[in-house]
Amino acid sequence: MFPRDFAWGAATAAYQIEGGWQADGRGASIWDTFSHGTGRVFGDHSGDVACNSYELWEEDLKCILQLGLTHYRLSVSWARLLPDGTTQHVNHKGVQYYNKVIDDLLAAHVSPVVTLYHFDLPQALQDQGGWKSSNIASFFNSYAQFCFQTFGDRVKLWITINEPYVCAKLGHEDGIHAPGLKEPGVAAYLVGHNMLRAHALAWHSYDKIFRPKQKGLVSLALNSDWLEALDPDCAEDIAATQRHFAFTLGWFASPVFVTGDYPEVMRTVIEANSQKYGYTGESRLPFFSKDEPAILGTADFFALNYYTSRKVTSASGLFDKLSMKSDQDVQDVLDPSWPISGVSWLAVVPDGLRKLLNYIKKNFGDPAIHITENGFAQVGQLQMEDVQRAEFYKQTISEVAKAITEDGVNVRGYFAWSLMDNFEWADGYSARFGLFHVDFSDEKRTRTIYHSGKEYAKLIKKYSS
Ligand code: GBH
Repeated sequence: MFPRDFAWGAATAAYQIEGGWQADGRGASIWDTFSHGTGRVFGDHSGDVACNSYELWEEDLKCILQLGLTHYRLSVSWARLLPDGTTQHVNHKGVQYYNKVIDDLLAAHVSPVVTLYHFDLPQALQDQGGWKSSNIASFFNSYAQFCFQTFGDRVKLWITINEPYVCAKLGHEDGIHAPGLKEPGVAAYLVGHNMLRAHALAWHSYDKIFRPKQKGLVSLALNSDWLEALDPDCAEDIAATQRHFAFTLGWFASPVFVTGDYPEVMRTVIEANSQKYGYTGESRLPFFSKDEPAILGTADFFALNYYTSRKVTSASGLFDKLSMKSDQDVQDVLDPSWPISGVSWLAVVPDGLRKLLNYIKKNFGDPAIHITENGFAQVGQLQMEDVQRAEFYKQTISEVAKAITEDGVNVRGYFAWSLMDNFEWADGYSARFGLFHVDFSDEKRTRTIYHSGKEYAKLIKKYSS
């Protein structure tokens, strides 16, 4: 049912688990700055200690082995490796830490999948304009080259940037993620653009300089909900759904997988709204320069983060000011039959994943796909016997199986989010996504497997033998 070499994984991200925010010469990141402010993160929590994986990596490894994972997706912290963001100063303790993680994984026959950027820009680069600045692409390229050079003899699957959509929109439009900017309708498009440029430069570097010897694969992880028209017979709802897809998944997947440029509807709508709201600056949706390496073709596989689904209807001009919302002009509706997992945004819709996989197959050139994140949150009262989450994983994985065997989608891997409870960004430690519980009130940050972790281990065993 699943190919023999299917990747069975779990994922984490540096800032969410490592802690050690000032240990051994790590530089500050925008999430240190953001979470140290007040009123931004639930309970004013921060990732200062988190799961303390910087000191407790061996505990993480035990969890990985207990699950029987074939792959482990982690991210490396840019500011831990390069404290001021540039290759002028390398923090050798940081290099040592990730070398140990990678070597231990390989010794245990677990393949590392490494993300270079998971929301945690070095503060020193934010001080120079961050992702809004055009220069960031070449800083990122140097950082990526440094990582390929240092770890690429052992790492064969790379993700450059995790969820450019989330960084751009939550970080620069809504201001609910670091760096906390609220510049509606303008900054997010610029940030998304610079992230794509940065990704493309890094991919080309890998392709030219490192791939011939290292023979790995590089992609970027794109998050998308499954979207369908509220009324499948209503032309307006259908158009709204297409627009919604264009402004979320298409924003990044079209340039990389299909055309080398943004979806046409983004350009038309954004230009029209600039006129309507009297925005006179340069086009809010930048153009790719012919003098830079091409964006098209810069992903060796499709990396998808899927969590939930939405029904879509037109907003019919409801959002009447310059913003991404007014550009998109859509409204999301939750189907009342969908249960909500802990966090309010996460409606549980396992078959939405199968539909989305088919959508990607059809619209983005039938790529090899890794599901690089998928998960279920728990809030409030701790539940170690988390039968709902176990059921969620079982159902979701059976939808992936159907996508492979019945629909012929080329799915190559599945990564549960997350290996263990961790710092859930603006939700702090209030939302628990782990297969392992982490006791944040205990200095030892004891990890304990949830019922769902045991069940995920059984599924892996069943499908990979
Ligand atoms: C992933 O994003 C992240 O990659 C990962 O780090 C994170 O821990 C995981 O999700 C769980 O959240 O608060 O109503 O504005 C998933 C995509 C898109 C889901 C933004 C949450 C925010 C909804 N995310 N969305 S809201």
